[in-house]
Amino acid sequence: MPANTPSIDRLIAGIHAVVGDPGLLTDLSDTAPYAEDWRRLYRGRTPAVVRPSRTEDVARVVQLCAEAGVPIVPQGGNTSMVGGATPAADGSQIVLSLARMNRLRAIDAVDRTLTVEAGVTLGAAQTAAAEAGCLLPLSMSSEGSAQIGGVLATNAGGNNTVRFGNARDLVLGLEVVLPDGSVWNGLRRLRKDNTGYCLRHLFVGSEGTLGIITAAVVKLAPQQREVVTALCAVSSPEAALDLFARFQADEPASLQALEYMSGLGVDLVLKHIPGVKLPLAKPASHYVLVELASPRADTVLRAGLEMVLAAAFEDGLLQDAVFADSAAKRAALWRLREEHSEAQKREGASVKNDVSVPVSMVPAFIRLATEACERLIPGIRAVPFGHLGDGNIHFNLQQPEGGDPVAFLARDQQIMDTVNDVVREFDGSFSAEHGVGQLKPHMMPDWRGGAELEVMRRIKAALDPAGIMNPGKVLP
Ligand code: 2HG
Ligand code: ZN
Repeated sequence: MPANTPSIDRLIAGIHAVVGDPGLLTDLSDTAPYAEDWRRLYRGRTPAVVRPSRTEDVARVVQLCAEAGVPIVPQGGNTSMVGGATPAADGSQIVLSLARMNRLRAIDAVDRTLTVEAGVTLGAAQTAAAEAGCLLPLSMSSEGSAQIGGVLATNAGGNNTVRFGNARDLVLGLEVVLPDGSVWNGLRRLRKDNTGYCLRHLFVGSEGTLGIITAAVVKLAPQQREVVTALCAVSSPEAALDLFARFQADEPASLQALEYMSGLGVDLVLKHIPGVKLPLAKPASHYVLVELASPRADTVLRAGLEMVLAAAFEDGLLQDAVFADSAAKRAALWRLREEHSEAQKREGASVKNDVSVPVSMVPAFIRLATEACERLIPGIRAVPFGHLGDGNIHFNLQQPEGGDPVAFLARDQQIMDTVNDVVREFDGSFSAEHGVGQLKPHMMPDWRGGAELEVMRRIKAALDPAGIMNPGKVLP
């Protein structure tokens, strides 16, 4: 590994004086996990991983980096799907991990707000909310590792967006360290506050390119007291959409999740994830996982669920269904959905497309995109799954069986272009909830060009004129 320049060594010594031994990693064996993304697609290098435990230390470290002109890559749980938290390969960027900023600052069950530091995992924040009799209504497969700061910085979505919106819809206040090391304390917990430009929404979804979120106030909902979940076998994406429309019409207040899975996606989970079983008599070609929930314990959710499904069955829409009304059974059903990413990783090379189209267009999108990819690479295996109720499909492509993974990944751009050409036909988005990261900035001029990209560039230049915050991400 090349030696650091004297100026980097001086910077690291200065940072050490701020954060001490517990807050600084410099050995390659310690820094390597922070320099690689979850999917192992990006392998960077960093001279130091800084792990401050207080906002004032984050601010001081940023100030030192700004003075030295050394870029910073903010990192939460390192679960990005688009290389958003991986440093460059040339060793020029410091990684700033928020993992030690993991305190719960306040919770108020009447205001229904939770104030947490950025490094608290989403799972820990959910537990804290539940202990106060509330619900933090953001849920995703990565919640055990994903941290609040990263979840907000990327405006993550997940499984309950159909009811509660994505991260942006839940944030009331933020504390942010700006690129010059100053601190914006916007930790307000007001439901109404029309006082000028809404800065918090600028940082949500900025993927660490405008500043570092160090703490946040998020909205809580009342705790769910009754939850019922069903796994449904259907014959087509059209039938899945029809089922969604029926739940939206009949159970709009309690519909909490409506996820689509293809037969192949579920097969891969059953093949690769030990202990997961299909609780239906026979496999189907398409599935819907639907969940209804209510803060009232005396509702009749199960009856409502059964009524919608019985009508769908009679109309020939539904082939089979299984219900879960205990926590253990629910968890077992959700594993079929939540293990999709891991199973696909174990199956071999895959190319991800986190896209959205208008909800009504999802079936047509799946059909056309599958056909286009099969024309491009015979034997390619489309694994569409995801948040049907939001029109957000993870249109992932698995390499042909027995094919060469390296040759397949070499065509990743071609595959993404093929999918995105179809997305464009439906006025969709090339990134629905995973962000732009370092995988997709080159798509920005084409998709968000003209005035929109120009405004984004001006915002970036105004807040981070030296370009030290997560360079190479989001903007081309
Ligand atoms: C999910 O919905 C995540 O499980 C990951 O957004 C999707 O692996 C993926 O492509
Ligand atoms: Zn998702």
